[in-house]
Amino acid sequence: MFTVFFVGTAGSGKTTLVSTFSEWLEREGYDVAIVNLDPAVDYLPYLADIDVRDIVSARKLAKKYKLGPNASILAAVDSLIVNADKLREMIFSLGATYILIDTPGQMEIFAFRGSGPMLISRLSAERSAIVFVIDSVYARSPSGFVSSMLLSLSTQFRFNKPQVNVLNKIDLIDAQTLEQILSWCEEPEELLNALKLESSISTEQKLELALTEKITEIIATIGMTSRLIPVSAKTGQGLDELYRVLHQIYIGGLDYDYVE
Ligand SMILES: Nc1nc2c(ncn2[C@@H]2O[C@H](COP(=O)(O)OP(=O)(O)OP(=O)(O)O)[C@@H](O)[C@H]2O)c(=O)[nH]1
Ligand SMILES: [Mg+2]
Repeated sequence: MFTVFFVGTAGSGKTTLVSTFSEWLEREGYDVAIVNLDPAVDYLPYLADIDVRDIVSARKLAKKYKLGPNASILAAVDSLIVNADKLREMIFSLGATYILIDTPGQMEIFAFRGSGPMLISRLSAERSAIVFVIDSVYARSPSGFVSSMLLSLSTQFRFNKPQVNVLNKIDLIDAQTLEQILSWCEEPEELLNALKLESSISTEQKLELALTEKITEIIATIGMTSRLIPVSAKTGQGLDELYRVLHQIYIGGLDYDYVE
């Protein structure tokens, strides 16, 4: 059994990717199940084998405690901790090889609060991975790209699990833009120049420059350990590559290495 958690910023395409990737896996003959961990979602494009909305409803919590939309999701995920053992039992009795787990878009849950990592750790099988979904429309600006990569890094720190960074929605950007985003990952100089141009940092702004240089170094280090996989949850482009990388984690455990 392999649990794969889809995490990422709001609207980056986690739910759509879970749906398309599960169809892809099924077509290839794999046994796959889906778990929805988003207590606030209205519409799901897939049929969830387990749906947390059957256990806790963000909407009901919002009404009962007069909470706003984000606070009610945070409260719902916090309250799922109480049901973590029950959920774990349900997931483990699904018996599928691939368990795809869709998570809510509120990154605070995973980047800052204790409940996200706690829940994911309780629900993980012996083999598990995080797919961090980045929106390529947002990542096409140098500062958007840097923010996405730093969030990915923050998730990696919090979970300490094999993590795959996925650049989703590539059907919405042209080939040249895609190439540029991918080059930012591998060549710190390119990213540094793009950032300098975007924020018009001059050589006199020493602190800003030093900070920007450090950030580009960090991103190049992330790029060295985990390549960004371009996909489209809409067209299915890149899903074979996503599978290949995930499968290596599955068979290789934590000592995965997919840098060619
Ligand atoms: N063109 C295009 N649109 C996409 C792709 N993936 C997702 N979308 C669209 O992006 C929007 C958000 O997609 P979701 O799958 O709901 O994103 P999410 O990350 O699950 O959103 P939250 O759970 O609300 O954080 C929807 O309108 C999707 O149809 C993609 O690869 N290409
Ligand atoms: Mg979603």
